[in-house]
Amino acid sequence: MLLTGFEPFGGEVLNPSWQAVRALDGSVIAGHHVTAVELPTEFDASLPVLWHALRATEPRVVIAVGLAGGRAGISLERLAINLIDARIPDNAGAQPVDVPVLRGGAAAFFSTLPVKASLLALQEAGIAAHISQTAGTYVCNQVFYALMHALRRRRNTRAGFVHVPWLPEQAEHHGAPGMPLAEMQRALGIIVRTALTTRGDARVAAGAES
Ligand code: PCA
Repeated sequence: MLLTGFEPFGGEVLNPSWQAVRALDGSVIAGHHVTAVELPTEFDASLPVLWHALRATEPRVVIAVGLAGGRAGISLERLAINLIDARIPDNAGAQPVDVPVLRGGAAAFFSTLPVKASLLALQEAGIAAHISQTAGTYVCNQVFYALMHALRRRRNTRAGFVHVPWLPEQAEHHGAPGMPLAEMQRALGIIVRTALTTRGDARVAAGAES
């Protein structure tokens, strides 16, 4: 299975998404080998790296992971939208505003990960998590949308996106909630295992936040 994280962006020196994903590289979860790849936080350069990783690994499950600073726990993203509206320039200096990810593409794609079963498993493990209905309109949403579009006919490949919050030391500067790296790693391990071992999804109401 394939996990991706992102390079630091927006003036931060590290991105916990890559730190957490990197720690799982080479591990075996539920009989599946985990490959972790770091994507540039750039609208243009992120996708070729993703396509290369998909071709090289032919994964059954793909989980892209990014940082959503300010959120209080793990966000299981449900929806990728066909919109880019960059709040800040990416690492190459590009700041596209109100353009589609894919001209003429569907308005949105749903995650095909078992987000509810993952939520239950994370809650059982005592890890703060929620279902999120928006992955934003920046590089993360672009990667999520492009991934779901690319896999739209590959019914045997499950894919989706997970946002992690700031690390405690990053969050402190902003007076916002943080999560220790070890807890993020544990959370991702649980999400990967759930995706590899759950058929369909759990059917529970999740009182979702946006
Ligand atoms: N978070 C940004 C892009 C890279 C990352 O880790 C986002 O949420 O779009």
